[in-house]
Amino acid sequence: QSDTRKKLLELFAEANGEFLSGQKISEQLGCSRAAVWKHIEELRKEGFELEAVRRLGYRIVSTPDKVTANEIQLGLKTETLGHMIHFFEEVDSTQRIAAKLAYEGAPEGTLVVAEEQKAGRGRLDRKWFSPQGTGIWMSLILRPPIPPQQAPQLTLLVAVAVSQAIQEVTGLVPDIKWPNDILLHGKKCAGILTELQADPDRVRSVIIGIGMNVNQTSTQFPEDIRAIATSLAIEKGERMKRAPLIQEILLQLERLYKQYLEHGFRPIKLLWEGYAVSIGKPVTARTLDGVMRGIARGITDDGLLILEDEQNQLHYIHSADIQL
Ligand code: BT5
Repeated sequence: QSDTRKKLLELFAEANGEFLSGQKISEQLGCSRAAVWKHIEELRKEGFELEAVRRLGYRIVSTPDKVTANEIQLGLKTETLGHMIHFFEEVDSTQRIAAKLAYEGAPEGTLVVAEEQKAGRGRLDRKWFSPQGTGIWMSLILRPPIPPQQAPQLTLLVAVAVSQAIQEVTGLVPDIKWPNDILLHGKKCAGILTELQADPDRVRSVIIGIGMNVNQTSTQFPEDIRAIATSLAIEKGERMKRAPLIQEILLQLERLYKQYLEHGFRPIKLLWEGYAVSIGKPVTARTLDGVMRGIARGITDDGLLILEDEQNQLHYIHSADIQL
């Protein structure tokens, strides 16, 4: 997308629904009135409703519920995250595309987002159901100056950011189930997948995949996950636009990420514990090595789960599925 388009959207965001004269727009963008008109037409094709009135100029009446770069950048308040957006109507997986872009040197904050994923992935190559137009399917590239063993901290950081964004937009308070499930009333509304490109001592990039069910009704979930999955609309009782949610996730994420780079994981850990459901409770952890039962005692400073078994032995778990 062009820089001019981005500036135009910033102008409309500042105008806050008021009219902007064609003259003013063309001055600010440094392009002709005819060029302004062409940009307006393209926004209309994308579903933006724009009113044009002689002598007053243009104003935005409504925005479509799409997750295009234009929609996300209209009113985006972050400093770097999401300033470069790759939008697709349909992809196999935004993770794959973001990984490729990261490998090719895409800057920190680059976002890949799609209306639909045909092969959305969870952990361990599980499937992530990502139907057209109803959820948020996106992958963000970060380049934190940390060693690879600290990367699990980022999954937890993102879980906090996503929870805060849900809370901010819907007023509902989600729970986090270690390591990456975001729950509303005990059902999963969002999942996070963190993948690394790293040298032995240093992370090159982290690809953060976020999947969030926003406007699905319960019958729109496939049979096998209907009992465990939910959407924000189901829990809130109303549909909502996805672009503002993405903006809020990016904003919360940027704030926490800055805090993390400056002060380390401690402050994030405290926030995470505030949302965590399983701490202090008996859980079953399914790891690749087998099943373990115990009491979840908390997380380590590296983001590992601490499990206390019946012999009061502590186990530190890198990766598992937790059943409450
Ligand atoms: C996750 O895996 O929760 C991580 C999901 C990450 C998805 C995003 S979307 C954008 C980016 N691109 C991708 O290809 N992936 C990322 P995990 O903890 O392994 O959970 C997977 C399990 O959740 C599945 O085995 C199902 O049981 C369940 N599941 C699948 N789709 C779901 C959905 N839409 N909502 C709730 N649960 C779902």
